[in-house]
Amino acid sequence: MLEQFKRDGYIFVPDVFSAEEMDAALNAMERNFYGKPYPSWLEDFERGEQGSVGDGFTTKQDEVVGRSQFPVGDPALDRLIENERYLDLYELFLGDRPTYCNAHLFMRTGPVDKRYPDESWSGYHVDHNTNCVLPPSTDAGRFSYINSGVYLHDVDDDGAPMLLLPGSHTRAARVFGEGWEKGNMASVSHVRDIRKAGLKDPVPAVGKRGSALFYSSYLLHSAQPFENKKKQRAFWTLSMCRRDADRWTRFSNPFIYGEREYMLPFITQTTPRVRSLFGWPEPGHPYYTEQTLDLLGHAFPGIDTAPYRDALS
Ligand SMILES: O=C(O)CCC(=O)C(=O)O
Ligand SMILES: [Fe+2]
Repeated sequence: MLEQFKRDGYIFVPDVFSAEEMDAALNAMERNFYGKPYPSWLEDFERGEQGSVGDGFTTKQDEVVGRSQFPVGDPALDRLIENERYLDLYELFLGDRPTYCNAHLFMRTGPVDKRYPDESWSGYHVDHNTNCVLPPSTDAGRFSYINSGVYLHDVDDDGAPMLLLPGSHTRAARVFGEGWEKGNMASVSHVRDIRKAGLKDPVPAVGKRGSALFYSSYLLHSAQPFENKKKQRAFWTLSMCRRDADRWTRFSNPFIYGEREYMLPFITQTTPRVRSLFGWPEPGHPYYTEQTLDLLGHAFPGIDTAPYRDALS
């Protein structure tokens, strides 16, 4: 399994959770998002009596009945993190003891879902930036972290499975470097057109109830629309990093969401010593290479990378 994870940047592990656990978790998640079972929400929707529903990412409380960020307050959902095998798998794939970054409920509701790109070649991105502002290194094993999705029900081809690019976790650093050169980056984590990056043949992440999908935070992937718009897709998600990377990889850091607007300009202008107070590796750390410094220059326009460059061995 470790070999497969290292090669592909993701792996599906079936039967990590029992059918009973998943059914209880799905019921709880539906209560959280719809305030009722999904079939009943769908009936209301088809009668024109229901509007939008959140996906768990936003904090717009008018769209979310319950709380989507961990812990949500319902043991059927929160206690999924206690699964020993699940934690052992994390440890195996990370190659170190894990540290929590974030966990949340991720719902896509077919009839109202808009969380997919316009074109099949666009929308590919890495999730790394959610918990870490340091751009991808070619050393994925050491510096990426791992996201996982627990499948609360079967996800088939018509249920909007995620689209994964096998092996792209070790290529992201170079794809981004070239992307910046050629104007093929839509943001620090999004490639504009994967065809121009020589990437193709995405694999749909179909899976059975009770499986866990583990994928590298450097893995390029995208969303696709529901073929069957009456379906929903409910994941319990968790992100964890290596314990020896947890100073600069964590959700509870000052770089997240609203804070970034203030933090990123500050961190760009400040000194390496002060950056290290906020968890950045210091000059001389093996994260810094010509390659990562080049990407840092793009991610933090105006940053003085000289102190890091001078310390390259
Ligand atoms: O919903 C999906 O299939 C993928 C979503 C995704 O990649 C994201 O939200 O970061
Ligand atoms: Fe993503």
